[in-house]
Amino acid sequence: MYTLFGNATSGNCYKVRLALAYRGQPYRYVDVDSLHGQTRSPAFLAFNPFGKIPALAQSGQPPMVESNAIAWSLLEATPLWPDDARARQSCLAWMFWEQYSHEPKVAVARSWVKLGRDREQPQAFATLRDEASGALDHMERLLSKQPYLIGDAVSVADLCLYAYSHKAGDIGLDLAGWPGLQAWCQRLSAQPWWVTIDDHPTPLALDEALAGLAN
Ligand SMILES: N[C@@H](CCC(=O)N[C@@H](CS)C(=O)NCC(=O)O)C(=O)O
Repeated sequence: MYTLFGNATSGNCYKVRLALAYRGQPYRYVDVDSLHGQTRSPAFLAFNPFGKIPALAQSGQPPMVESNAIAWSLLEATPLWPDDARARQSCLAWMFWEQYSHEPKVAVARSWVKLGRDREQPQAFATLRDEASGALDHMERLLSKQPYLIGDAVSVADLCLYAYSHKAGDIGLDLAGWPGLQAWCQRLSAQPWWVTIDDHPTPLALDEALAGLAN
């Protein structure tokens, strides 16, 4: 059985929970406090030298890391990974774009709010939020014309881009200003297999989970 090291506020971890939910796959869950350094503890680094969550582990193997790579790995044999080569390229393009041009703006601004840095550095926060807003504009240009990122069908790219987009309100960006994107969020969250960002199994303690994997 998989063990997911994550937490309930991280959109990157949410992508993996969505992929597991799509597959109907039960998993163990460990809540790791990434905002306050638990990912940098010696025990965690020995388990995952990348020092980040999400990490998806199976006994006897190195953990899978990088949210979009994990989502792809869980979903590549499902209808969420398109048959058509050009559609697959588009999926990957959106997933790479998310990591370079969306997550570093939307997710980072959100973590600033959670840590109170938006109040400490209002000017820098305003710049970050403008950039986040620009990332949503880019999505809106497409989603005002078509139901999903790759056309008419849900794909792994939608799941990866939804994770932080739907939380733009946390950084003061009301999705009502991006109606195509807002409708896309509603379409996705109406999927029968969908789970919310707060939805996870009862967490195991970190030490206990790491010891369990080592055995
Ligand atoms: N590119 C990575 C980013 C992962 C990431 O930044 N995770 C954050 C939580 S959302 C984390 O673990 N931060 C703690 C740290 O860097 O020590 C992914 O998509 O999985």
